[in-house]
Amino acid sequence: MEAKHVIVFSALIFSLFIGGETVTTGNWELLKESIGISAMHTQLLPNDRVIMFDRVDFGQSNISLPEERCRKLADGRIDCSAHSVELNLLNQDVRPLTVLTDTWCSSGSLASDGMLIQSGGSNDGEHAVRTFRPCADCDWVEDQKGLVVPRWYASNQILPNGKVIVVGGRGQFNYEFIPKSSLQSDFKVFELPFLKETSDAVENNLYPFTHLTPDGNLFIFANTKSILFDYISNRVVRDDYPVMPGGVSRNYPSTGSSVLLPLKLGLINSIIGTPDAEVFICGGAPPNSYITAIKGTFLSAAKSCGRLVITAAQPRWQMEEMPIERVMGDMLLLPTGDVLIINGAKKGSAGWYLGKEPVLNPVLYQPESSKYEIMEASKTPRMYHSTAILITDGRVLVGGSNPNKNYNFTEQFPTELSVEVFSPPYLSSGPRPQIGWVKTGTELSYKQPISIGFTSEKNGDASLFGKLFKNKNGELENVSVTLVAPSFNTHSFSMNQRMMVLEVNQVRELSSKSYVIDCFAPATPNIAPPGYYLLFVIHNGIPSKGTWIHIS
Ligand SMILES: *[C@@H]1O[C@H](CO)[C@@H](O)[C@H](O)[C@H]1NC(C)=O
Ligand SMILES: *[C@@H]1O[C@H](CO)[C@@H](O)[C@H](O)[C@H]1NC(C)=O
Ligand SMILES: CC(=O)N[C@H]1CO[C@H](CO)[C@@H](O)[C@@H]1O
Repeated sequence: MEAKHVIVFSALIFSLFIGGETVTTGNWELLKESIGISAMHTQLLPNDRVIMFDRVDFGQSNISLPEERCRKLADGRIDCSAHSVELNLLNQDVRPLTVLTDTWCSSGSLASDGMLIQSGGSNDGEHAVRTFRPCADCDWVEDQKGLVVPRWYASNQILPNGKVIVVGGRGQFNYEFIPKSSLQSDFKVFELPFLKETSDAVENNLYPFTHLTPDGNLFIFANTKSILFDYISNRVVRDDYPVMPGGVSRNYPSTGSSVLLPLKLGLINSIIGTPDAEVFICGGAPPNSYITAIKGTFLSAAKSCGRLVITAAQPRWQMEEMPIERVMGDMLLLPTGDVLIINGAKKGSAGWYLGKEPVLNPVLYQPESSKYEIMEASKTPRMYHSTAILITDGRVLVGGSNPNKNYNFTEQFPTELSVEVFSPPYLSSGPRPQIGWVKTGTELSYKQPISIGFTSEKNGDASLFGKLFKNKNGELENVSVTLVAPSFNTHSFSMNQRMMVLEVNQVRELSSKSYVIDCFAPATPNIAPPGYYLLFVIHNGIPSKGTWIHIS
């Protein structure tokens, strides 16, 4: 394994410098010079609007609140600027939104009905639960007592029953559920000693990585350790996962990132619903990186990544290396099942002024072959408080970066108000498949058979996953259908991010360039919690644009 890896990697280095020229793929485009705020928290909504917000307590942003709406700050100052915006991806319009209380380092989830539900923060916002309904002129609605305890740097996960679990936060070794209903248990705070056990001198376990597993339990990773947790009966189901090797801390402030690799739903799974689940964690920093950075020494970030099959009888970390070290990197699942590692720095840690040497090149990871490929560089450092999300058309939206205590446009790493889009190489490999229709409509139920009509040129290489079929000329082609949940991204972690590779029954070529694919919706809400997903058809490695579907 090791040896093969070295060969792949040196071949990569070699190919990058042919004729003295650097050849990289993927490309960047500036979408908007300024959205008026710094995109510290980002969520895509099913109406193709993106909600972004920073924090309300660090001065005037560059966009005003409408109707001369102003907020009085705790110290008596008046702020008439917005700290949240809606970016319309269809026309790039920016609409200022009103958050009243401090959203700094908070968390969120897209609820089953498409409403953004967001929790916690700092100062006057630490108990708040805020909701945003997607509509043309909707704004935030705040419940300033929506949480039982204050939560700052917590993680959220949408659950099979449609509720959201909010895990941890600074000094909070517990969890609770939102939104509150009349249920008694909604107002209970449940202890989670694991969060205390994994905390160290600088709390390298904030924003714990939480992933809903196909058996309905919650996998929680914090710092170097992990558990499988039954949040209903408040019971640790598995504590036999090995410590992640490498002496690296992976959560805030030694911020790395984590994804649940695509869940492959096979024939049996459409009936009983338990595919294997594998977690992939990359980057981070030595445990003392934060402390040493405060004292002026910026330690190298981690190069290592680890994969753990969390459903295995005897799970073991499979350790790998990225071509570039990275702290505060984001990991995003792309429609093809590849993972994009983007944003962040080579040295230091999360926190104000504590990152150095931005990593401008994203890295594309292919889980099937463990291959890492360096992508074209951005011109904009995206340091602490930067974000990245997959958007409907298959590109990646990148924004934010503000490692400063306030808005500062003259610092070495200034407050970034711009948003860019990164196009992975699959967008320059020829014409894309186009989804024509989804026979069942876009409202799906579990296990439901789905037929999708699409047109496509035969191009690209057959990808490593997907259904192989023979076209009319007898040639083999590969088609797959993936569902991607729109995630809430902040502090290098995409909460609720997950992808399902649907079980394909058959692919038919109707006429030249016209196909029908028959597949099945995920079997259970444990595999795919109810809600909105982007559906992509991938033909020979090239994804279509996403089509919104809703499962309930
Ligand atoms: C934001 O506003 C400040 C103050 O008006 C200005 O100096 C700065 O150039 C603006 N930044 C951007 C990116 O628009
Ligand atoms: C911005 O940063 C520079 C450099 O550190 C500093 O001199 C300046 O006072 C800061 N401006 C504000 C408004 O904080
Ligand atoms: C050529 C190729 O990539 N084929 C793949 C198509 O998808 C199947 C899975 O359904 C893989 O096993 C093949 O390797």
